[in-house]
Amino acid sequence: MCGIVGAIADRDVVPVLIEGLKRLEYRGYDSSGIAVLHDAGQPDIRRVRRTGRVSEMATAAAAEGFDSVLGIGHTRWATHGGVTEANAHPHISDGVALVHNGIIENHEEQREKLRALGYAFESQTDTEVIAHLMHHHLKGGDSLLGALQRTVKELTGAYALAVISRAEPEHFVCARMGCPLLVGLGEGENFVASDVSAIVSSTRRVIFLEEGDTADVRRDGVQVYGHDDAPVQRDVHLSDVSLASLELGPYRHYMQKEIHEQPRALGDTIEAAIDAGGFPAELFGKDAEAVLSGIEGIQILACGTSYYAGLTARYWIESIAGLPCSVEIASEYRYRAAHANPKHLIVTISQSGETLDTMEALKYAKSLGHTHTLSICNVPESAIPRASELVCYTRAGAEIGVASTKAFTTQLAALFQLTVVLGKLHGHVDAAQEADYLEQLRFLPGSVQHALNMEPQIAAWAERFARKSSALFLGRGLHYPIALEGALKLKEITYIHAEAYPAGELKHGPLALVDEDMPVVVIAPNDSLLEKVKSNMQEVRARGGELFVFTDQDSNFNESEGVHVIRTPRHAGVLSPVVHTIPVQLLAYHTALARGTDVDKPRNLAKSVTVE
Ligand code: HGA
Repeated sequence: MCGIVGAIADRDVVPVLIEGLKRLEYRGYDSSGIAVLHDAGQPDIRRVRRTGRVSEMATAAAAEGFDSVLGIGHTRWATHGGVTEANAHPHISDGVALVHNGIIENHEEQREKLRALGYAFESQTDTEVIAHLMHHHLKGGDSLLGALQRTVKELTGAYALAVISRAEPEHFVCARMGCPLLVGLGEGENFVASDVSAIVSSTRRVIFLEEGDTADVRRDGVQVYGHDDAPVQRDVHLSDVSLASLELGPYRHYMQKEIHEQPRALGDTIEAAIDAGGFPAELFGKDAEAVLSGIEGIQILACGTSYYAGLTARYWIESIAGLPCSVEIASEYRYRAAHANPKHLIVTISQSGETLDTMEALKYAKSLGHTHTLSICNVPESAIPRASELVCYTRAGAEIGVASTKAFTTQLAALFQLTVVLGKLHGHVDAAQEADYLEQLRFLPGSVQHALNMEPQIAAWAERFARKSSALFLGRGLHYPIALEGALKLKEITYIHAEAYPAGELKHGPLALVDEDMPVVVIAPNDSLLEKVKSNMQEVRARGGELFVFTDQDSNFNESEGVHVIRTPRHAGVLSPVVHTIPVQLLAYHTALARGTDVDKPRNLAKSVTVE
């Protein structure tokens, strides 16, 4: 979603701001802008904003000869007010300019108050109230930092903010509550960003601001203040995000690159277990054994694709670890009068570690009395793992494509490892079974590579899908969540309406949709439910539906009229859902190519969903 970058240096920071915003493009946005300090005798602020791509805004900035040692930039994903230049950030109130990620919930009340004070509004955003509040406090005699600290206390909602003022050209200030923000430390220059990828070519040394923090950023140093405005020391981290992981390389799209990176990403995610020769509880942190052996059940909270990873894990946890497991969409859980069982472990799953709904669900679970929490996350040091007792980092590497691919399969690998650890601690997995699960895990990256090799056959199917307006996805048991994920991928990047059902549910309603125009994708590996799935497929064929079946080498399926079959390699046992994710990802990707949609930036969607 929205992105922030800011810099103060002895060099021109405009290229730093533009490069940073380009690196944030993957998060999804609809407009962008920068504001810089212009110092030709009398300091002033210059701003350029555009709807559409960052490159168009950058061209406009270059045409106007922008050049400055201090500036802030923003990519906006509209929440309040349409996609217009006037609503794009930075917002200015007479000499003070700011960029904002998040939502100000009391913006209407503040707007009324500010109108009564004589302020006129140029935009429909919630953000503009912050600019005027800042101005109001500066006029009252506050310093830039003092005005920010006073302003944020008047806001309810979520924000990451970076602010510059023409009256104080030697620094900028920033604040965070509910939205991520970090300060980057350079040599004689310093930065702010909502995501480390925005500044990684200038510095890797970062301070993650904590909830309620404000910071004063100067060329020669940074001072962070806690929520009580007292100075605090925050740890400096060395980010390991590599520039190579942010580049496209030989691929046409990030999604394609990330689909093909999955054998490597899975290999990295399971490396610690392979090296340990088993599944020690320490894979989840040093206190994990004590926590995981004492719990009596699991509550998984997540959104979107991560929720489907959770649904898959439920089948594993209940059958392998012998523990009850519920899975709930985070945005529902957080507003439900849930009954907490403190003996249950809360497991949150979020690629970015910043998903607002998941973060709020975690806070809610804690407020209900849950003390044991585990985060499965792909971004080290992000908000959700930092708020959790135990952590397992997937090692997918930076995921840029909005439609999640390698994050999903590595989440599955992490959840499988959690399952076996729980199974051991609770007496359901003995040494022989542990060795067998390890062997299956060891083969996983290779099986995924084999599944990737089916790309040409899947691309041929995609040509037919591209002409459809709807599709049904079916699966049973462990593969039902993969059907859900396949339908989601297709919707996200091709805009074809797709729905997924457990195959046994077909006759209870969705069968009414089946006719010769409705392609039905079936995930049907050779597991204990295969014969049941075959009967469900007959129900489709009997109504003229065309079947597209992903099965494996071990099943005895044959192509026939109206039944198309692609076989993944040998049946991958309990890890089969991971392998069967690959064909549904490739089907969505190639269908999107055939339809000519913007694969990496699907309309209306954003990466890292940091608003409600
Ligand atoms: N509410 C602000 C910022 C939106 C945002 O953070 N999106 O991710 C606006 O609508 O401009």
